Amino acid sequence: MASQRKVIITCALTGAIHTPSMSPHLPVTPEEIAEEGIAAAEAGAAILHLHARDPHSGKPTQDPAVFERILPRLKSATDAVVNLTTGGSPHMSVEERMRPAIEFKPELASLNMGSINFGLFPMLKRYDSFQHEWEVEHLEKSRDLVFRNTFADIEKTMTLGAESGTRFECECYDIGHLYNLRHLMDRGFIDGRVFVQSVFGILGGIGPHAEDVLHMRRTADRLFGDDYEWSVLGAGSHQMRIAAQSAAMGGHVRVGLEDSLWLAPGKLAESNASQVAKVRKILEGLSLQIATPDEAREMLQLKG
Ligand code: KMH
Ligand code: ZN
Repeated sequence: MASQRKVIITCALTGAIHTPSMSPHLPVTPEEIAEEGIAAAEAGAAILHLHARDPHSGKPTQDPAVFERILPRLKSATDAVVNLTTGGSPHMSVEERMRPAIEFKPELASLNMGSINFGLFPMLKRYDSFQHEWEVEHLEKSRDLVFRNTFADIEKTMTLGAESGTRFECECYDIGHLYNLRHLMDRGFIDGRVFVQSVFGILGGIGPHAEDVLHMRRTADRLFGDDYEWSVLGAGSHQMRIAAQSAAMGGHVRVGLEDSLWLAPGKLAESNASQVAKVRKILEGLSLQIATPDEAREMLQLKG
């Protein structure tokens, strides 16, 4: 019998979308982010997707000096693949967003496959108070914000990646983004096996319905055939249901407090590791095995 393919769990530790007032468990300081990453890797995450925050305000930052305080801790305590964001925050310039990947030349980095509206303002209604002024601005301004990822931006990032041996988690928020990726493959900007991260439930992108997940999968199959690894992330309350659907369809999964602050309806996740443990239980319940970091490296053709 052919051996069953293993499932890569990515954990996105803190991101740039949620804000500290939304959950006391969102890691903010370099120490907290590193500790959360180590625990998530111990719970079964093969990949840690990393953003950084200003240690005092919790505001997202792409300052390499802050990443420098997280990376050695993660590397010394885990073997997990560290995936650096090039998305940063939708409020940042593309140049700002690129700084950590240029500085650290990671084996894996995120890369967003098209420009979208990124509507965070509905979150304002859900919270009574915010500790920091920037949090309100961050949500309010998203009404008039384009998360910029032009073809020129993506081509430049892919070219830099090819020069430094960085491969990409290609974030696709809508069906058109799969076509963008195919176009860039055809023009030779990216080769080998591509890692497609389908994102569901962001206001401005594709919705979180099971039919949406199916449509992404079918389109990716048609465009990429056997040349891709498929992973999903569901935003907010859709996280675990979409992970289960994807896993049942042969996909990989991403969890973490970047994508959802919740463990169950009405119950905040007290750690990233708790979400990793939950999704691992779902996978094992489906008789699926999880991939180690080295197995993930092999599947994604990373430089290690
Ligand atoms: N915040 C997510 C929906 C990035 O870091 O490049 C997507 C993300 C973007 O992870
Ligand atoms: Zn991210």
